[in-house]
Amino acid sequence: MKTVFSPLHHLRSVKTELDGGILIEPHEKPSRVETILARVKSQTLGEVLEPEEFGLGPVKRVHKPDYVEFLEHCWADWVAAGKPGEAIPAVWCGRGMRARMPKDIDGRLGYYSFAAETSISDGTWEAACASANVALTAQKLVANGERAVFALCRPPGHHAHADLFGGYCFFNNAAITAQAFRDQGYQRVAILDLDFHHGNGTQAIFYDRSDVLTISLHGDPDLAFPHFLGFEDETGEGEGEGYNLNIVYPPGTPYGVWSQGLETACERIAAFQPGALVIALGVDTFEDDPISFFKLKSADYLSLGKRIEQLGFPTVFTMEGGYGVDAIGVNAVNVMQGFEG
Ligand code: Q9C
Ligand code: ZN
Repeated sequence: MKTVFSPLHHLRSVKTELDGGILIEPHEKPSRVETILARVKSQTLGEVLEPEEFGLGPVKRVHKPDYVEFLEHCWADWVAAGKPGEAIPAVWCGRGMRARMPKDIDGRLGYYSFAAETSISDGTWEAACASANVALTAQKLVANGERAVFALCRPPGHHAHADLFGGYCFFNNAAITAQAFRDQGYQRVAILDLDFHHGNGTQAIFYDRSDVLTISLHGDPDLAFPHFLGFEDETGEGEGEGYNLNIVYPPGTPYGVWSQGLETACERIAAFQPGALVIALGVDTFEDDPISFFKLKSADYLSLGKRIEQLGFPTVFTMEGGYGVDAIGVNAVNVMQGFEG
C-alpha cells in the first residue's frame, strides 16, 4: 500500500496544551507521525509519496471561507495584538449569548473553536494545509485506481467542523476526502471513524445529507471528549436522517466488544454500497494510550484492517489520533498490513 506523507507537518510544533490546569507538552506532537512513518519503512509497506498541492478549493467545499481566512491569519493577528504566548481560546458564546463574530482576536478564537487544548502558533496554518493535501493526494490515487492508500495526516482532522477547530484538529481531512470523491462523481461515500474519540466534526458536516454515510465508534461522550456530541440517538436530520450512526463504549472496552460495533458498522456500509470508503483511523483505542480508555492490543489492528478490506470498497485511510507510545507505529501499520493480508 502507498503512503502519502508531508515533512511540512513539522511546521506545527506548538509548545503548549492546556490540560489539568497547566500547560503541558502537547500529546499531538511531531514525533507521532515520524514513529508511524518509520514503521511504514521498516515493514516496507510500500512507496512513500509527498503530496501534491491542491490549493484551498477542495478545503472550502467543506469549511466556511471566513473560518479558513481566520486560520490563515490567526497567528499574525495574535502576535499583532501583543500577546506573549501561543494562541489559546479562553472565551466562548455560552448558552443565551450571541453567536456573532467579534473583531478582537480573543473573541474570534472563541467564535471559531469548541475547546481550549489546541494552541495555535507559527506554522499551524501551513501544516494544516499540508495535511489536507496529504489526504487529497491519497484520494486522487484511489480515484485513479489504487485499491487503498494511507494518508499519514498531521495535524489530524475529525474533530474539525465546517467552522470550528479543537481536539488538535483544524481541517477535517476525512470530510475533505469524502467531498472530493463526491465532486468527482462518486454518488455515495462512507466515512467510518475508528478513533477513540467521536468524529464530531465529520458528523456535523454531513449530518443533513444522505450521500455521505458517517459512522463513529468511540468512548461514551458522557465520559470522554468531545463531551457535547456523539451520543447514539444522533441519527441524522432531514435528508440525512438514518445516515449517521454512533456506537459508544464504556471504559475498559476490549476488542471482543469493540469489534461487535465494527461488525454493525460494516454491515451498514455494505448495505449503503458506497463508491469509496474513508477510514478516519485513530489508534488511541490502544490499551496503553495515555488519554483514552479502550483496551485494544496491537494484534487487534491486524484483524480490524482485514475486516475493512473484506468490504471491498476503494479505501482512503486518514490518520487521526494515537498518542504517547512507540506502539502507535506498529498499530497504525498493522491496520494496513491486516488490510493487505
Ligand atoms: N485529558 C484526537 O484524537 N482532550 N483528538 C482530551 C485529555 C482532547 C483528541 C483530554 C483530546 C483530543 C484527534
Ligand atoms: Zn482521538
